Amino acid sequence: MFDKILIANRGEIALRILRACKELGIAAVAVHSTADADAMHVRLADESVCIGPPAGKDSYLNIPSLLAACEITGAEAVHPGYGFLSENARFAEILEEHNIAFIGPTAEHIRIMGDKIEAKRTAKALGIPVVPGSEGAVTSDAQARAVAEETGYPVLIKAAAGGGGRGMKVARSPEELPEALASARAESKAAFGDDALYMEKYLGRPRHIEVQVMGDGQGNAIHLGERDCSIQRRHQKVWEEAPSPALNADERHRIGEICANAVAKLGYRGAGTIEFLYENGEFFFIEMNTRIQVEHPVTEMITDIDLVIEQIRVAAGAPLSLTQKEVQFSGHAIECRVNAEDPDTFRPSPGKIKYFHTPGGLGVRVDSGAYQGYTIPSHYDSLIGKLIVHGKNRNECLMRLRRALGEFVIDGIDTTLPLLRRLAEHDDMINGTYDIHWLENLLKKP
Ligand code: MV4
Repeated sequence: MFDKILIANRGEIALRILRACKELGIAAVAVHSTADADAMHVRLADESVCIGPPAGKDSYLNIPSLLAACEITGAEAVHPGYGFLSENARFAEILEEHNIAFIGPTAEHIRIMGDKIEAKRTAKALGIPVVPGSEGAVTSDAQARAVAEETGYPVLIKAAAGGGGRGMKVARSPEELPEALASARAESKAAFGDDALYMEKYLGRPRHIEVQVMGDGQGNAIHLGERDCSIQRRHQKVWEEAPSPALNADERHRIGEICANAVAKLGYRGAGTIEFLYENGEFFFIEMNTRIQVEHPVTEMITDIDLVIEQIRVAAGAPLSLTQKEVQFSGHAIECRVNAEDPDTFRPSPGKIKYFHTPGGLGVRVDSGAYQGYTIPSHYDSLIGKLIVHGKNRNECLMRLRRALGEFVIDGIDTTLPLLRRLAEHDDMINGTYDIHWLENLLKKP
């Protein structure tokens, strides 16, 4: 096992990783920008190193600075968290060249999944159901026309280098195809420096359901059930829950087995998330994330498995600490993201937290690096923290969630707490009858 881990991230996930290190008796090094000197995880870490000015590219994305921090402190491994360098294959490779372990998959697996065309080809070959569409890249209008005729309209044009919804264009008829292709190509070239495109049948009202997997790189893999992440605005998730209100036990086990088998066959190491669109009882693979995700706690709450500890163990070469049979699913969990934003306009609202009171009680967890007197810097995302609630069934979970949201007080800045309270009381949320467009439709109404 490692003696010292460097946490190459900030905010609540840096604190989350620090907690795992402490439990394992591993020394933790915090790195921080000048804007994050007062962060909770920096105070609690065994050592800390300032790695640069506030801008991400000068600090949390600055590979030479991170290597220097490893060198200075003698860290043997780096946990990248989510965002920043977490899915940067080159970073994983460079660490390896310096004999520092990357707590995540191999550079090769990160690279495959980063190319959405390659990811889909790989998923399909591994027996995962994919959205009907082009086999690989679309390189001409004529080819696009032929694919669309096969799948039927509308179709969605996606960027191979994209993901997270950037650079997508819908074409509803053959007439719309050339323009959609040209603008998707231009946008993709500008945003990613890569204009490779692929095409899929456009699904109108799907849910976003993702399966948590974990492999040990030795051919063993398990799934930890799914999360329903359909409640989002502009590709930012707002509310995530497990299990999905849309699935029955049979569907859950079928898709879980498919994912675990695929990940075992790949020889994948670490935590991963296989993302699907789910519509009319069918799953369609869209992407795989090769990192720990923001919403991982909902899975932890229903399985009682510490995903970050498991990531660290397999990165150190240990086999998975449990088999699929030993994974027991229990009850229901919901995570709400509390952002420093205007709840109506979603404008970021950084600044000083004058009063901070977090909820507690049975089944309530708050993952946040914030505290009373803390100033949310303006340079990063607006996540203040996450409220995660567990109950023995969905109804008990919702009762606790409404109670916990009522206790939560954050003064001094605007937060999305009022929106979350509204959601927790809405009939469609109580009934679990929502899809990926539900929240944006709600917000359009007067
Ligand atoms: C789709 C789709 C409909 N049909 N693909 C958006 C993010 C990216 N990861 C995939 N996305 C979508 N892909 C097909 N074939 C609709 C979306 C989509 C979406 C997906 C998940 C969660 C929220 C979304 C919001 C808008 C569009």
